[in-house]
Amino acid sequence: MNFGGLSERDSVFESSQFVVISLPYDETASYQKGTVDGPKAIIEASAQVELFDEELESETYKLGIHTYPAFDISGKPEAMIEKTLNVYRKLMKTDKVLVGLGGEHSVSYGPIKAYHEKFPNLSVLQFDAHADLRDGYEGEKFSHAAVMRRVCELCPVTQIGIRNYSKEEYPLIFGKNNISTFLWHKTQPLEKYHDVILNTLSDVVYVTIDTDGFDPAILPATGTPEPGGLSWKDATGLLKEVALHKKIVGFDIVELMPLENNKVSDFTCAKLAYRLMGYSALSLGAL
Ligand SMILES: [Mn+2]
Repeated sequence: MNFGGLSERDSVFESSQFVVISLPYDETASYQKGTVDGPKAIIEASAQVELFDEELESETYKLGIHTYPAFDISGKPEAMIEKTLNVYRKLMKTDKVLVGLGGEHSVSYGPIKAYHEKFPNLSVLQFDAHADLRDGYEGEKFSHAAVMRRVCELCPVTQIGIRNYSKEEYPLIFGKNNISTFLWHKTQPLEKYHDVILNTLSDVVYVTIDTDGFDPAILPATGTPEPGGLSWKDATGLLKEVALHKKIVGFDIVELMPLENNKVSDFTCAKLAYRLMGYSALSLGAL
């Protein structure tokens, strides 16, 4: 099964602008397990996404979307990161846009490291309920709860939707250590903050979307849900502004924990992945 249920012609590697990479991993999850099944659920739901994007009025899939063959990343975080990094480094010798599907949030580190190697002026835009700035969690330096701490050691990070952070993380927030944090309760309505958010980003942006950044009312299938958070309009409104002013060179969507009897979250992630491919293409002048 490939992303979008596309024909061979629209999904062959050589001519595809986008490569969808499954990152099924949940070894350090702290509350509930199940994000390992996220990538498969998003790809399954993507077959239901209308290929004509109603907002962009485009058929993004005609740029080509290749689904990369599955590879095993289970095991210790360091080994998972090494494996992911190698795949990304190899694929980044092309000019394709890589789309990672998680998996818990720790899977984002390898992709961001590879992107930063290629684009030294990279900045990262993160949607998340959690700051993920702990210096390790339960003894694990590369835990899902510490991933953005590791990322901000590489490049600047801008955090949106944050409404859960520890006392230890608090001094790191508010403009220090490469981090611009927009606390959810202090950034309402979000569109009022678009300009100041854009000003924290460099010209080359990697987007990492933790599904719990969304309001769990619209995206309940996530491992560590938190009340409040982004609406669909908040998310797409900001991402479109980013696309109009910056280059979106890669992105990932992580922490989907599929539910058996409720597919709304799977579909939302699939549609968001497709919309973000469109925004990326728009930002790179390909649409
Ligand atoms: Mn989170």
